Order: sequence, then C-alpha cells, then structure tokens
Amino acid sequence: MKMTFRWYGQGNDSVTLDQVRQIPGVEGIVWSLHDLAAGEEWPMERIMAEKAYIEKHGFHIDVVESVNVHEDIKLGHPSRDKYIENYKRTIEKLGQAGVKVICYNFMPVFDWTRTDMFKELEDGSTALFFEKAIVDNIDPFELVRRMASYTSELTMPGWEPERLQHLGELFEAYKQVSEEDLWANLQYFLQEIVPVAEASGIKMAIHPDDPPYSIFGLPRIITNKENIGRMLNLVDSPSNGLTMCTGSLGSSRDNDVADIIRTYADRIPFAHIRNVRVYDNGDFIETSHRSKDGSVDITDVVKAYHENGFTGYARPDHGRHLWGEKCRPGYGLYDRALGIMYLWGVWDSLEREKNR
Ligand SMILES: [Mn+2]
Repeated sequence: MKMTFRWYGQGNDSVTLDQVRQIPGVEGIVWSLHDLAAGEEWPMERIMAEKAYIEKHGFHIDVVESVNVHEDIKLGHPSRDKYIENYKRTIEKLGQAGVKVICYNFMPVFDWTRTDMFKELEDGSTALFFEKAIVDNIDPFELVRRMASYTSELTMPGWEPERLQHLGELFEAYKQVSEEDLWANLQYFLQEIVPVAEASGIKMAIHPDDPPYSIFGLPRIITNKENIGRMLNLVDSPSNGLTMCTGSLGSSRDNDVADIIRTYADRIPFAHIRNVRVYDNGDFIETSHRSKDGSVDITDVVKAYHENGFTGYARPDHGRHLWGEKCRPGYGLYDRALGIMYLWGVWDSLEREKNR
C-alpha cells in the first residue's frame, strides 16, 4: 500500500506540502489542475510545473484526481468526440510526465453531494453530512444555493460555479438519458480512451457515485458490486479500473465494501479509505476512520487489501474538521493525518502477523 494525500495546489489549499511531509509514510500527492474546465486539454507546461513543485517537496505525482469528464460525453452528444480527443491527449501527456493512475467519475451534473458541510458530531468536531429528506424534498437549484453558501473562499471540485451555471439546461438534457444510455455512453468513452491509457502506462480508475443511488431523478450507475463488475467488463483491461471509495459505497447499507474489495482486488489501483455512519433513515455523516465510530469496518477493509497483497495507492479520503481548523470541507490536515495513522496501525500489525 502506497500512501498518498490529496492536495489542491498552491494558493488553493489550507494545508502546505511541508505539513504533509510530517505525516508518517506519505509518499505521494494526489493532484489535479483544478482551474481547468472539464473537456479542456491540459497544457504540458502546466503539468510539468506542478510536477516540479510537488517533487521538490519530496513527493511523487503518480496519481491524478481528477481529470473531469465533460457532460457532453456523459450525455452522448455528438460534440463528445472533440472532448474525448482532448481527454486522450491529456492521458498521453500525463503518461509522459510519469503519472500512473487517473481517477475520474461518471456522475451526471453533480459530483459528490452533501446537505451540510459542518455538521457537529458529539465530540464537537464537524463533518460532512447528508440528510436524505432534504435531498428528497428540495429542488436541485436549492441544493446548489446551499452548497454555494459554504464555498465563499475555495471552490469545491465538482461544484465549480461555471459547471453549475447551466443547471436547468443540463437537467433538461438528462431527461432523455436513461441508465442504459449512460452505460452505453460510458462504454463508448472507455473503448476510446482505455487503449490510449494502456499505451501511456496509465490505469484509469473510476470513482463510485456519491451517494451510490439516484438523486433528483438523474441516472447513476457506479453504485454497487454488480454494476462495478459490469463496468470492469465494458473493457477488460488492467487500464480500466476502480477507485475503491469505502465512504461513497459505504453510504448505502446494501454495499459490503470489504466484499467488493475481495472480489475486484486486482482491478483497484487506487483506494479511498474512510468511514461513514449511516442512520436507519438513510442519512449519513463522515466520522473518524476508526471501525467502531462508523458503519464501515475499516479494519476489515484494510485486511481485505492486505490479504490480496495490495500494492496500489491509498489515501485517507476525507476527514472531520478538528481543533478549530479552517479548511476545505472534508480536507483538513489533522483528521486525515489521524486516519493515515489508523490505516498504518492496522496494516503494520497485519504485516507483523504475516511475517511471524
Ligand atoms: Mn472518495
């Protein structure tokens, strides 16, 4: 397991790389060019400048999260071919720069969705919260206004104002797109890009939908074990893989995340490992990584990776906001550092057992 830490770039993150260096066992920075719109071809100079800055601080740049997929690709519009060409060129350039894994998602309109970014837990820390009744009962425009109220300083990936300007048009367009259409559009995209990824030494790793079910009537397909199997079979290649996110998949009680890891271990190049507490009414809140604090058995998750000889990349994904920290929602320094130490604690004891 190669430990990494997501970082949003200079001037775009409350955490510095010098701070990340003091978290034990972190080798790589998960990065992106967050100011570029979905569908744009990434300029090589920009890629090389980011690589130089991250490497200067002693980290590798092996994992990019994300290269976003333009809505026209997900919608299957004729203009998708132009955006797919840009995507291929970006894959090639990232391969030349030494990138090994590209994380992306195929969620229509909305990326990850929450109703409260700073919901207080019993111990006084705050965390990302999803209240199902709110999402079931408000219209998507209201949700966007809610999300925007939290994002005065740093825009959140997936919720960029530009991307949400045409919300009404997008919802109209998706009325014509069924789940089967979305599957066909994903297949079209993968058949085009996976050969380029193979030739570039890159593994594509799709992130599951968050939460893993339809919201606002939009189709969603990367939601459970069966559908992940279907996705992997669309193009049967090691370069067509999964970002296994225990928090996203674990926010539905129907998913046994450790079982999903054991089933598809050889197709998981990138692991997001975090816990969520799921309530009977479907609400969920992000918690500490410790197994007993949430509904996901993180100890068993790490065990599933360990017993499969996992050599891929991992990150603690999100954390709570602790000790008055001002940070991007879910992306503070302290709780992610604590999470990493929990993951290493479990991993190292399993190693010790194995080598006894
Ligand atoms: Mn994730």
